[in-house]
Amino acid sequence: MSFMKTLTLLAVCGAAVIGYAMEAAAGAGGEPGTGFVGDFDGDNKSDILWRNTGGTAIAVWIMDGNTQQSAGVMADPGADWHIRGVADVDGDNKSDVIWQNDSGLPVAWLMNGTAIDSVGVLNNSPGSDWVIVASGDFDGDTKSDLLWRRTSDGFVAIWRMDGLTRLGAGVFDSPGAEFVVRGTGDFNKDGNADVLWQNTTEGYGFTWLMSGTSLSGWGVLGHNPGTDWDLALAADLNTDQNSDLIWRHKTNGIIGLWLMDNTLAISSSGVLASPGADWHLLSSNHFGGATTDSDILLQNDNGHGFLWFMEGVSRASFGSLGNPGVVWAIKNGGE
Ligand SMILES: [Ca+2]
Ligand SMILES: [Ca+2]
Ligand SMILES: [Ca+2]
Ligand SMILES: [Ca+2]
Repeated sequence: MSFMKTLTLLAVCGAAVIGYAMEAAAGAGGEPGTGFVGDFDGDNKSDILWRNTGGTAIAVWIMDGNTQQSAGVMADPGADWHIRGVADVDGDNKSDVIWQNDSGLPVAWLMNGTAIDSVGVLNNSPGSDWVIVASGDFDGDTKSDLLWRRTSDGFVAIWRMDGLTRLGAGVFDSPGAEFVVRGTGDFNKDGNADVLWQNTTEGYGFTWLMSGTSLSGWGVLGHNPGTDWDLALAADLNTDQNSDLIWRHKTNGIIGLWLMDNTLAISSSGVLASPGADWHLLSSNHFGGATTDSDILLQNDNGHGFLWFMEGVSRASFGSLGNPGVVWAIKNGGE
């Protein structure tokens, strides 16, 4: 289904189509997240979740590379609900949608392709000052767990999840207000997701190596490129199960890629020219399937979606997702 067919479908559903955003998780302290990409049908190829910026609908696109295979549209729960992530909390190999209300209440849509299988509350609300800032499988049981941060003091919490049930939780002191969560990835190749931080005062990247709700270690990443660079994304660029890093220069937009080994050292690196300030790096995924190298999803301010298909630190090819025009917005869905 094309962009236009999706728009037609929305029109048929009576929705006032104003625009969609690949809404990104904006957590405590404005921490960046990634574009909302997951694998909703369990075919190991990444799919895209969109949110209409007019608050009227949510859409799932099932993808094969940069080609849309099918799409589904669901009602938006309202402006007081925020998408905090796309993660497989029940371990059925299909990504689920993690929501949080302004009150703090966390809710999951357990997904099956383009449809919602069930909706439920994830434990109780920890309060409105706790925000889900990332997800990852911190205990290696194939079910995604939730990373929280408290806006008032920077404290961090991990909830180990089994579907809608919280199996356990751990709470950690703040590493400091200058540390922002940049995502999760496995940086020591033990099968447990780790927390990726950036020290925004000094520029360096930093990880918490996790073992469930315990810290099994921590470390500063191999090299500090300086405060001119944002640590944009964690991604397994070369599919060796060890997460790699994507940086972006704050002013000239150059993209730096580091292939990491499992000791937090850089094994090789590369640079890509800036796509232009109007292009946003949203996430790094596997739209071509789990065994392919990674790809990077970008969206332009004018709505145009794009995939860069990577081979390690090189861009091997690229493909358009289509350009529906300026009515398709970006930037955190207004968050
Ligand atoms: Ca898929
Ligand atoms: Ca699931
Ligand atoms: Ca888990
Ligand atoms: Ca790990």
